[in-house]
Amino acid sequence: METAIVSPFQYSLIYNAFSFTFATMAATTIFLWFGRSQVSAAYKNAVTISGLVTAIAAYHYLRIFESWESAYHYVNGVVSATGIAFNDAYRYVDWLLTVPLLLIELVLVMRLTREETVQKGWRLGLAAALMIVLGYPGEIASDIPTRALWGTLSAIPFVYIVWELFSGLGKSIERQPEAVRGLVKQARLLTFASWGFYPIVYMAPYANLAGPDVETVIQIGYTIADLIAKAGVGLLVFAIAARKSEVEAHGTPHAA
Ligand SMILES: *C/C=C(C)/C=C/C=C(C)/C=C/C1=C(C)CCCC1(C)C
Repeated sequence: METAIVSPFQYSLIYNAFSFTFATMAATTIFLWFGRSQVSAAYKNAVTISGLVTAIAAYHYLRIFESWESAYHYVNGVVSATGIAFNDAYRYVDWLLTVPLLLIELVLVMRLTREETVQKGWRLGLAAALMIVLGYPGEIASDIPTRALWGTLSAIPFVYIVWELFSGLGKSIERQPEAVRGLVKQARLLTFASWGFYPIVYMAPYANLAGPDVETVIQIGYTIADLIAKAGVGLLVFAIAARKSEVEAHGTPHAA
């Protein structure tokens, strides 16, 4: 564990980011689950799962927030450690559950053939789980070589997922109704950009930063990426589902 302690500014920044993210994930869940009635039967699972992802994340952000709060005393403008360790494992447990679900929600909203859905869902889901499991030993390692080794191993399934999203799902995008192609591409781009952010944040300790600065970059970096990858992409999946339901029922979507 780091000996130096976060500054009052860093403590409050992270505290507020966790609190904000809990609220955003919870609100997105409510919106998505209520919105389920606005999409046709074919897309209900995609929307349900999008809400499940933000629900799981809301729970974990609440726990992460509580863990952060109990790891420090912040009294009279001075931050001191309580001796209770901040639990970083919540994040990885969260990812282990939510990352495969995120890929499945994307596959479901594309509405591929049953066979393609099952095949892509399994392959992407398993690769995602492998990526997270391999990343964890590196995340908690105290030395850079160990972190780099596990990070590199974790990058192998990561590259496979990115390739699958671009080439595999790319072909299916051409088969989507024209009215949603742009939205689907946006969802894929947002997924790609936010997912690409995680390994960059992971590399923060490689930079020559002080312990508390590394902690701040990691906590804030992962939190921003989670907001985009889960709430942002979830809302886009809902928009795609709603638009496709409309196109499939009436032929053309209403003007936005
Ligand atoms: C909601 C959470 C999401 C979408 C998490 C995604 C996480 C990643 C894409 C993590 C990737 C990593 C690597 C590619 C190498 C280093 C270790 C990880 C786990 C940070």
